[in-house]
Amino acid sequence: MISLDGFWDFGFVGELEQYKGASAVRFTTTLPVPGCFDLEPGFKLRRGVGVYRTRVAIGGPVTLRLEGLGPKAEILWDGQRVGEYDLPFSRAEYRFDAGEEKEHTLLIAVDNRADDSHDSLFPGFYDFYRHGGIYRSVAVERTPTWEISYVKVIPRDLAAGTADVTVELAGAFPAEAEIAFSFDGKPPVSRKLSGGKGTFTLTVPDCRLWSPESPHLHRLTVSAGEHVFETTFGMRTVEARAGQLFVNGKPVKLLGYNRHDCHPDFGYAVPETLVRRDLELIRAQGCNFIRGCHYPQSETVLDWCDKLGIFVWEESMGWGNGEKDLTSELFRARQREQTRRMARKSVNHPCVILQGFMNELRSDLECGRTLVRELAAILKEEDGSRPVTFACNMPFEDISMPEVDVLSFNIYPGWYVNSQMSDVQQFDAEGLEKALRKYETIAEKPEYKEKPFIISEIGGAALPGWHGDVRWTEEYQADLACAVFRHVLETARCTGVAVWMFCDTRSFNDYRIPARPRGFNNKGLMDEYRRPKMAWNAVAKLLKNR
Ligand code: ADA
Repeated sequence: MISLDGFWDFGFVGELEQYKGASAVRFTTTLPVPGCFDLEPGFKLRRGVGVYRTRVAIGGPVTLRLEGLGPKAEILWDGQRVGEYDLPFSRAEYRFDAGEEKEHTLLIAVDNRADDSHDSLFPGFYDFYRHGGIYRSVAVERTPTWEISYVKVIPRDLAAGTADVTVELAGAFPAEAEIAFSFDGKPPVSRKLSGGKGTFTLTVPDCRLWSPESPHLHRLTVSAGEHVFETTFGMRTVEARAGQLFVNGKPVKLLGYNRHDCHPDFGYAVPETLVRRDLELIRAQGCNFIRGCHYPQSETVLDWCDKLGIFVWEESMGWGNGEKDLTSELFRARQREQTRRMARKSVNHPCVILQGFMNELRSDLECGRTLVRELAAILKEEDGSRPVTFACNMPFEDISMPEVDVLSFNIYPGWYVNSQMSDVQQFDAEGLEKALRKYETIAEKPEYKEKPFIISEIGGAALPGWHGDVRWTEEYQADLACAVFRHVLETARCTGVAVWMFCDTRSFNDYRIPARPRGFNNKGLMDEYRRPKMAWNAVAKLLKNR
């Protein structure tokens, strides 16, 4: 792979038509890739088409790999359209003939204008900013006649140290290929693979478990002829049963936050050093869990969670989708595709212990339930080793939870007023307990007894420097967050919590403005520059003294 990360030429145009001939675009500056153009001086929060251009010396059949961008784009090679991109935050590959061996021009035209159709995966009403940019890495390589295109490692028996390794070949592969597997650089073992796809049960030499306390990673090198595929993986199991979540056979309590992979200066292209810092902060506070809301996570996030021993709930992209989205054939097809891609991309990350989709969909509707069933089936088909869930904000009306392994509720007692719940508005510990117990009666239903139960969102906003004991103050948020963590620690039925949220993140400065001062979702326990509010320190103290 040739990395194309770096500074690209950049031109901003309002209309898609203008870039069709590269000559129509005025490239006025250079911008970083990965990066979000609408956070750069001159283009800040502007809407339109941002055209990125670079030159690549290559020829013949090539594969261009985008790790993730958004919200959508067209890709041109020497002025010819080679593909479009419409699954934000998803990995995408484009195979095409690059032409003769020489320097070529690659254009990626990113369109961040509103697409509020019911087919869109990133419409304007979502509560996180629709930044335009190339969020993640770009690379290109010569496409070989055949290659190892996919390797999946699923731990089978921890005591015996065995794993099921699936290998897929792509291209004009031989009917039978000799595949060599080497763990951690040790002498390889060979197996014969017929028909380009197969699964082998292999023994991992000197097998060590992956756990938050000891996040040990093994490395697997798979070779066939001159083709090599490398991956790391962790030996650990996850099971949802008896109302609990078991990792390596032991019940776990998930304590942590919802984290948007976002930063006010970099958007969704958060530099690795800052990603790592966030995760270190979370771990140092005494937490062990993030919910990667609300889109497939970057390899950077997952690699660091693997290394630091942080559990991850990863989910494909969705947010409060209603009936019109849920009945759009294109929307559903996109949901299926992005969910499959996420499962395949992340399969070898031991940190991912839960997989989900469709945050707060209308799970009370039959069309919602069918989509939940379809997406759960895709996750199971790609990777039967992880429990599946979705965050439900209508647990009392829901009909879709029977389709998943883990019950997850987004609930805001002490913050939002919910007509069904008649929640307390001004939180007091007793009111919160009462509200939480009411939700927990759902988890007590006989049909849900086996399923672990997680509070996937809960919290309240605070404006830094705003003091007192009412909503929006740091004290109020701190009391609420501490009461939530205390409740989760004391309640055996509750498998965990992802508090909403790790840090403040940019939302839209639109109709939400009364509830989103500054155009930010202010429910972070840190502000957007990761400066702790009182709640952060209070929770740190609570977790330290438990
Ligand atoms: C929802 C949603 C979050 C966020 C939150 C809030 O539960 O899932 O993305 O918008 O509400 O702050 O209101």
